[in-house]
Amino acid sequence: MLNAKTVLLVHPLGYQADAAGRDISRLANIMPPLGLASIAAYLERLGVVVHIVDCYAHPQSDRIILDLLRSERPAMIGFSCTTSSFLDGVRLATMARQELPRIRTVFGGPHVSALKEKILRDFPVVDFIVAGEGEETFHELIMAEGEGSVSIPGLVYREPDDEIVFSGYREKGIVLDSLPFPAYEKLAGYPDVYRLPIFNYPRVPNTSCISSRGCPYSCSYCDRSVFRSSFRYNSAEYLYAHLSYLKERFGIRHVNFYDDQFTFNRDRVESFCRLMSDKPLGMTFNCAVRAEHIDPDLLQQMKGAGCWMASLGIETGDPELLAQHRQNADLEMLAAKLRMIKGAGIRTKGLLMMGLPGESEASIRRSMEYVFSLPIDDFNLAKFTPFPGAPLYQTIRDKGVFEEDWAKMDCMHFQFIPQGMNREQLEKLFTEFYKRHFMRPQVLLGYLAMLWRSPDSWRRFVLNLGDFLRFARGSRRIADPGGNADVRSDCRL
Ligand code: B12
Repeated sequence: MLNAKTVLLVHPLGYQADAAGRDISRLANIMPPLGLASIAAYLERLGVVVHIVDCYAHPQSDRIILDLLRSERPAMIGFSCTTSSFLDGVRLATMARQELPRIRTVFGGPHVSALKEKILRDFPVVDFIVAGEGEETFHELIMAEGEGSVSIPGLVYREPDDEIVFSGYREKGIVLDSLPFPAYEKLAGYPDVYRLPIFNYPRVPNTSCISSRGCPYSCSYCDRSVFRSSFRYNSAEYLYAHLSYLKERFGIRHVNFYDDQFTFNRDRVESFCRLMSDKPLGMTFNCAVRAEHIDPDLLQQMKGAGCWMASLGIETGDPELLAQHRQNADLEMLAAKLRMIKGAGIRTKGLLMMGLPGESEASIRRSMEYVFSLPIDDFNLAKFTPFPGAPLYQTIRDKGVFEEDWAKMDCMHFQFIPQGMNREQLEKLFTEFYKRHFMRPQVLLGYLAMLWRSPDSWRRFVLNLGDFLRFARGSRRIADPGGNADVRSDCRL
């Protein structure tokens, strides 16, 4: 007998666990799976017993999962997957099915939310997909004892005759202030096993946090299959209470907001900043901002409330390419906004992409010159990847060569080669971009200043110096010399 009211939630790793021990991206950053932690808190409040295994934080996770399957005998196992981690989720689902043949497997997250029925058609081990926001749909499925039906919105399931049905999206998104705080306590080792990208925080312990869902913009490369174009957010009061909880319960001193649009609602940010200034928590924070939604006054308030770093999406410094992929493509405006952030005394991080359709050596060189002319303290250069949920995916094969190998679609491999370019050329320019950035005196001085601005980053850097140097010399993913992990892999934020 399986326990109908017990579920195991898993955050798959995306590559073999035994190869992961010394992977450079694991040294650089590991973040808590906030979606799973949110579902866990929601379900527990409604009487479901939940266990979470985060394979990123625990390389020996296969063994942990098997032990939990044997001791807890959950009726359902749920996996949270991006495109690159989906096949690892399938491997773990197969392992769970071998251990407990009657267990029901449920997948959620961006990859399955984008592909829906196709996943059930091609992967018999997947019983259900929860497309979009997971809390309510998953709860309703548990209450129905794993019987899918059209009356559970947000679900993709098989009818008894094997017909695959998508019940349609939920009509309304959940009210975010009604959710309990994510069940961080269910993440073994939290907060110590989690770490923000190196040089991206002033102190430890730190964590990431989400205070809104969705983004109203529609950029060509962005996968918005989970929250689509809705934008919902926690009130300033809820957010302040969330941070107080993180401080009191876990001693957190710095938070990285992973919201797509932290400053989209100006009133909310102003109220939050007022609370943080009037009743200081002794915490600092980072956030991502969109250039259209900041101004000097707001940035001053954010600085006063503890904002340490703000990331800004630039994407490319080539005006023509930018115009193809971003609304309001104005490089001068972006540069002015970066200066504004810097002027407010907030560290700046630029987010860029290389290899978009239409890219050429000339456009990459223009990007370099643009970036090097800006007061950027840090930057992240992602290898453009056409995800199934992104608008570009539909026509990508008309624009170059696309090798759709999901396991490698992690923004650290060039799976798409734009017309007129080749892989070697892209790799060479990618390395040159980083090297030239890091060789600039003001950037080197900035890292030196990190000795007192982020002493823990330097400690991590020195402790893993050998691995970082091997990476810099070009061995890429340390545990897998054929691989191509990026030490700066921090999901564009
Ligand atoms: C924070 C973040 C990260 C963090 C941490 C991720 C983590 N530990 O979970 C870091 C920086 C490490 C990261 C890395 C990467 N990320 Co990232 N990341 C995000 C970001 C900004 C927020 C994720 C989040 O916490 N959302 C809030 C929670 C509440 O939502 P959620 O996780 O989607 O979960 C909800 C639903 O999806 C659903 N659900 C999710 N899982 C499950 C499971 C079950 C069983 C059920 C029923 C439901 C369910 O219910 C949840 C609650 O409603 C998203 C964009 C976004 N706004 O969502 C990108 C995003 C998920 N990342 C993306 C990418 C591309 C990556 C990287 C490949 C890029 C890179 N090289 O840096 C890596 C891959 C990492 C991996 N695990 O595979 C893409 C994924 C696209 C895709 N199809 O794969 C996204 C969507 C950004 C984008 N718009 O393109 N990422």
